[in-house]
Amino acid sequence: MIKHFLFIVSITLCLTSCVEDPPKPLGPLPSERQLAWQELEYYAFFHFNMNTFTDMEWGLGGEDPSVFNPTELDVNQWVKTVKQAGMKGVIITAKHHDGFCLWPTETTEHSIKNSPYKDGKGDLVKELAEASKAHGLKFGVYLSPWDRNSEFYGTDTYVDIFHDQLRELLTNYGPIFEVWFDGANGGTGYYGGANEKREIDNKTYYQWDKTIEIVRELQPDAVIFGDNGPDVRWVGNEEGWANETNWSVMRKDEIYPGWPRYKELRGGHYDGTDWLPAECDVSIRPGWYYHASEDHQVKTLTHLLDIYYKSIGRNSNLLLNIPLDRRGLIHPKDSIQLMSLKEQIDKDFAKDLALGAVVEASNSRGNGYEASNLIDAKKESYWASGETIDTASVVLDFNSPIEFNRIMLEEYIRLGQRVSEFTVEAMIDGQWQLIDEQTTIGNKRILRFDSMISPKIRVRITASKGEILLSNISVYNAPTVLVSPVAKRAKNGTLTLEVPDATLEVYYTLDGTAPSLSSPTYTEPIVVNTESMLKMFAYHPNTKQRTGITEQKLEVSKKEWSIVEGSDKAEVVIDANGDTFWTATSKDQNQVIIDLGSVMDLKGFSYIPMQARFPHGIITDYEFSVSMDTERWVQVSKGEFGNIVNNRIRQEIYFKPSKARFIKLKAIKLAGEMPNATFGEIGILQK
Ligand code: FUL
Repeated sequence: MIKHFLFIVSITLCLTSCVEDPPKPLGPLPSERQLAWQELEYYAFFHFNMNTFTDMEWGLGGEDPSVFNPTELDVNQWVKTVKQAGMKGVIITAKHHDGFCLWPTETTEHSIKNSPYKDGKGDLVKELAEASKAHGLKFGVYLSPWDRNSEFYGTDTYVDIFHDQLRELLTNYGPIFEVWFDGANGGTGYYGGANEKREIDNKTYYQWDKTIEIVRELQPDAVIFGDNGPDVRWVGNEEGWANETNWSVMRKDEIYPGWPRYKELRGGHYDGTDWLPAECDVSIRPGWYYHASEDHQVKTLTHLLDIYYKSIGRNSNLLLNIPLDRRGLIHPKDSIQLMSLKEQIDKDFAKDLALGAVVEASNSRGNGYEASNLIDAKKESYWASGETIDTASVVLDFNSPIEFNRIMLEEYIRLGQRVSEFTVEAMIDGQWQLIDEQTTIGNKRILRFDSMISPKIRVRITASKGEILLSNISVYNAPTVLVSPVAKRAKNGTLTLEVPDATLEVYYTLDGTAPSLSSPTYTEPIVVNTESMLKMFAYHPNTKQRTGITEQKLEVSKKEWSIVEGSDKAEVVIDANGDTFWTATSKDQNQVIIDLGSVMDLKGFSYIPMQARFPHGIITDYEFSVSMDTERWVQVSKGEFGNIVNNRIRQEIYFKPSKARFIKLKAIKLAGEMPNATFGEIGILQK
């Protein structure tokens, strides 16, 4: 009788408090080290090495260590900056492809110990490891397998050297969170003076099994990054984005370093056999290394935000590269952008509106797995739909209408990534209205959409590999990004003023006066034919905030212009787009002749050098001439574009007022070794 009573009591208690058995794991699962890595989300890449001093991206290997000579190096500035930017760790290029080692390795003389830095007594890996630790940042190393310096490259001796270098790095510098192996390999190099091409088989040469074993033995908690992991995969581009559909699992055995099907890395494989999550690596500038010539090309806030949402918001981690300059410091332009990104992210995710909602799910596994776990801001608790339930819906009820434009979903990935289709809807006038229809979620999925006002949101999981396990749903109302308008011009003179958000208004003037709220508002493209000074600002009508005034000279329209000499492709020199460029087809004809369509008054000309990542043919010395008939030419200007290599910005050259139907820009001297001149854009100045 007593037994019977106890049984009933325990059943009753269980109905109210017993936690159900956890769901069964599904498919490939993340390891503890992969889970810990996923939590980091955002961390810094530091490219600083021989290339910084030779202005290269891929050094050849024969560089003299004496060239490595930072004058004001301060690793504390690096770590403080990235910490303040919200990053959780750093990875340094301990050795890049040119083979120069930033630590005093015993494996080669091609290292910091033979450089002037600290009279050869410096150890940059150590300095950075210590500074990172002191500021609570994780520390990781990039060790290039390809080594263009080593005379032994291509033989087994080099592979032993590579393994020894790895051992040194993993033994002497404290805990390492990530070891980064680059996929680039083989090809030409110095190779101890041989200066030749050496081919290796990337699948086998570096003895990957042994390499991995070394990492596991010395740093069991570190993840290994490579095209095929084994722990973290490259995302298949260096632009900082993953596919919208992004599985953290892949058929790993098909992948190897240098895999030609690398585009599949952007989205993973639905039927993946191994947990292999993506990391998006991208530089804040065009290059990985610092080049003064890219000081004006630090990514804009709009671009960086986009990267953030398309990497972290698409089930990836973000490894953002910040090149250190020749002084050995983060350049102020880069820090400013890092801070403005941080500020905007903080604003975007300032308040999780879901925390104030009542949440209900169509199904639940029961005690311990209720829908309320979705809004407790805890990663470890989750809602489970029930053993055999692979479609279900969750409704967030805010009681009264709220405004929102972001939703963040998180799967409980410890038991596998599952969701393959879902929709988000808002209740509008008593009806569910579709906001977005998507596929995977994974660790974190953030959707951006235009602001909605609604009292209820519904998330419907319409396909999943099995029982649905979600740890969180968050809702945010990100403020409009207030950034200056971007002016774009077309060859026919049409002017477009772009802002990233349609709620922003743009006020402008074309006569050089300062615009105000009573100036014209931009509504549609405007045709501007004459030389004008555009001044503008963006304004947010709700918050009444505005940007500072930016200005830009608009040149006379090039509608009637044509190229007289050079190939058809030279048309890009007068397309009003400085990002396109033309390379002269013959080095003996390093010039462009332009027909202005009619006789024009000129007081000067403008020249934009090519803006592409690997500059060549930049004109340093020029001659500019005018003509009425292309027969008789008058040279009106001759000189040098000062500092153009380091600062590839638009140049303006004035001369004695002249009349001309034809103009000619001729290169007299070029920077670098390439003999053919390049032209980004040419224009004329009339005022
Ligand atoms: C690439 C390398 O070749 C680049 O130089 C850079 O280090 C980047 C992160 O990886 O593949």
